[in-house]
Amino acid sequence: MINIAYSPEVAYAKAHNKPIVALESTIISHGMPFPKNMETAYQVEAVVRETGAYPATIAIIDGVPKVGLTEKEIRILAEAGTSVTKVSRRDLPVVLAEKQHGATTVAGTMILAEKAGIRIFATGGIGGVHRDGQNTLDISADLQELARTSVAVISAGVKSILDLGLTLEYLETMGVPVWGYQTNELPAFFTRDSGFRLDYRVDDVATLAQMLKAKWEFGLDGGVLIGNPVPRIHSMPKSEIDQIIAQALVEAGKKGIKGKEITPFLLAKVNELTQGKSLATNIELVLNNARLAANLAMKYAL
Ligand code: PSU
Ligand code: MN
Repeated sequence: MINIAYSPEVAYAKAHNKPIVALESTIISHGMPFPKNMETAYQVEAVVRETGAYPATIAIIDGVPKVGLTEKEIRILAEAGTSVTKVSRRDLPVVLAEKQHGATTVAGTMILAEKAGIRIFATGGIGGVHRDGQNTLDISADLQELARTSVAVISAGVKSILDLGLTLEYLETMGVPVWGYQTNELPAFFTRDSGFRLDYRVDDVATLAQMLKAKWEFGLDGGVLIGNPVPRIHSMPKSEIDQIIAQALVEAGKKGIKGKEITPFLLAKVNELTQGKSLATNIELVLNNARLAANLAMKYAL
């Protein structure tokens, strides 16, 4: 029998019905370089606490599914970097059975969050339909997970390493609500605007909470994607980032990078090409998402 292990903080929050925010760990191992990845993971947890909720960073440690990590466990994943297995739905059985460490993606984190009874999850960006996905069928398992698992994911939208239009079409087909928080457009991660209009805009957290309750209380299972644009002062110029992403995609193509390696490769390449400027933006948008998620978790708990 495989049981979830809770950190003392999360166990306390669960026992006292306190608002909890799930946080992913692939962003630590595969999304940012050491030591910024570790510092950011600690900072994100601090922001959730300051806002009044309880952080639950999720990962697999020695085959144990953990909801809430210790500082030491966060360090293990941060130092190990891409040598840790990146765990989406299909990877879970191997990592659990072989008692490995695993860093959970958006999909992997949603699975454990739902099992732990946590409804609100903050991340940076989700996976989606890759460019040319209509030919390669490279569609992140995050999208299928959003269709089936009842967790609200707060992200800064979808990076233009992906095809934003196809990603929105896919989500619509799978019945996944996509809500813009104080925006009319799907945010494009490093920049606020993508040119892709959303059907639903929500301007306050109380309404977000009511809409989530309406969905789940009516038995409409599955996730929700909430797009929270990066704060203006940290946003990058669209033309600059578009150019760099184009360059990163060319390099990935030349090197023949495929499968689960492609997203981490592109993230690292973009960071390298912007000399860390994109990383600074990335950190700020994650903190911004953690703040919104904590506020939403508190409203949702009322
Ligand atoms: N996008 C980011 N940072 C990330 C990821 C995506 O800006 O760290 C990670 C997330 O964990 C996401 C995963 O769930 O990559 C998607 O990978 P794939 O495309 O292989 O499904
Ligand atoms: Mn993929």
